[in-house]
Amino acid sequence: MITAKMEKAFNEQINKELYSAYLYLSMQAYFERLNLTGFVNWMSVQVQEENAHAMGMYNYVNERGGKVELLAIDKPQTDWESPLDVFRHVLEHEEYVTSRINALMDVADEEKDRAALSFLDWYLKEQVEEESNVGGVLAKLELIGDDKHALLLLDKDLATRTFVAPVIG
Ligand code: OFO
Repeated sequence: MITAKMEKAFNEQINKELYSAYLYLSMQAYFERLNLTGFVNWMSVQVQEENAHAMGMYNYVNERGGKVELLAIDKPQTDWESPLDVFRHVLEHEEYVTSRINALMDVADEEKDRAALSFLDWYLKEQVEEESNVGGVLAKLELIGDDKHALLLLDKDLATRTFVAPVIG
């Protein structure tokens, strides 16, 4: 059983996760235009992760007998100044998502929904990992500056990232 308030909060977060996938797909398209195939790969893994995050919550709401209600997804930004600009945006976005997961846990607290709290623990840990991964790429891009050769080396490195379907909850 899930309360109406909890159900609404989960549906809003499903929308945020799907927006994240949409935003990263837009970033992926930006890197396609730059022919940076490693960055394209990194973003495509990120898109798959966000879709998995949304589906984890979708499955949870269903499992608890709630109603999944899909909301409209905002149009994401389409252009950035540079790869560095993109990753600054990614980190800022992930910090925002972390704050939304915290807010969702606050609702679970208010509703005394311990099952939701325990389920959301996974997301909290995932956000720590996401922020750290993104921060790592961002730090490298800051070091790289205008060095095109170093940028291509990083591109090669990002080409090795693979998607592993997460076991959520
Ligand atoms: Fe779903 O973790 Fe990023 O946004």
